[in-house]
Amino acid sequence: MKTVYSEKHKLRNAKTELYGGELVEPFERPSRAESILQAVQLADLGPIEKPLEHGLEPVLKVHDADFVDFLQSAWNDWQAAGFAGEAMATNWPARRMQQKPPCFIEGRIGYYALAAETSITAGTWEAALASKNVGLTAASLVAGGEPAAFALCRPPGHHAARDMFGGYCFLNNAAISAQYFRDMGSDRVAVLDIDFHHGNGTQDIFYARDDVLFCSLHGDPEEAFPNFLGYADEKGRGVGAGFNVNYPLAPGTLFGEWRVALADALARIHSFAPEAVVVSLGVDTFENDPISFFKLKTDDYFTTGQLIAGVGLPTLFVMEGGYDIDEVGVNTVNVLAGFEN
Ligand code: OKP
Ligand code: ZN
Repeated sequence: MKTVYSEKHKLRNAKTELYGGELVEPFERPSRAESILQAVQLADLGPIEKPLEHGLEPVLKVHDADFVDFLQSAWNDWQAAGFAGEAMATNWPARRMQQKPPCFIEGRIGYYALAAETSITAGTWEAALASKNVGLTAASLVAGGEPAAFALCRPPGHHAARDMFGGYCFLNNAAISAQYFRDMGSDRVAVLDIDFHHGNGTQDIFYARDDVLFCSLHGDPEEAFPNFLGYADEKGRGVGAGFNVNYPLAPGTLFGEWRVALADALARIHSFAPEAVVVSLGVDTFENDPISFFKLKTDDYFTTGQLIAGVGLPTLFVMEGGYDIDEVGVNTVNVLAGFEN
């Protein structure tokens, strides 16, 4: 299958992530994408293409305009305020407070942030724009008749909600691409999120809709980020009731248990009969991932790809997480190679 990749991901190169009470080098770093690109080349997966510009219109179908404006100007506003470090949220519209964006950037960033670990820096917005173009370009290949395509997105997207960034995500590449399939004529689209973390942003965007089925396998939010969404009782709202399916799984989950949840999700996707599947592909389910707690092994990713291929639907793979820099490439490409096998 074809891979879509942009060098512009390198513009997202934050120096700081708030982790364990310290500012550390971010886990979500440029070398992740380079490792994946190298593995794609080494495995001879197929041609690597540059993204085409798709503009903001498809973004504004899933994100609020004021949020997009915020992301676009956040770094400039932060610098204009005279702060020395990278832009990060320190306060939020918490319980019983007004849910209203203030004027000053220090408060605005808290209004639009769902977490504090993700700092905004020079180049972040440009990289986020390139990342959604990667997703949309790969989606257009699948909409045009290719059986599958790989969007090597960076930064990732599945935590980004209509009006919130965080969890290393700014624009929701998978949701933007799923909506794009709808607008290109697909009546139903399924999103299968196999990243270790719950895709709270994607769930939020499609929660009240019956045209996009969202299924997510992830670390139990009792134990894992994003902690406040991803429980099994979140099933959708209004006409969307029944079209959101969460599989929270315990610390130490092995492939044997994980694939039972995957099989259930794939069976639901099969009976939904979508015209396209978007896979939020994270490989932070890996046993050696530094921030996660599942125990998948490198060979399990190949099997995962085979199982996903079993539903026989046009499939767009959108890169999300995976933080073991040495193995992230091989594990990702194993899913894609397994799919084509
Ligand atoms: C982004 B993606 C770990 C804290 C987690 C944020 C994780 C974001 C993951 N103790 N901080 O879903 O891979
Ligand atoms: Zn993740």
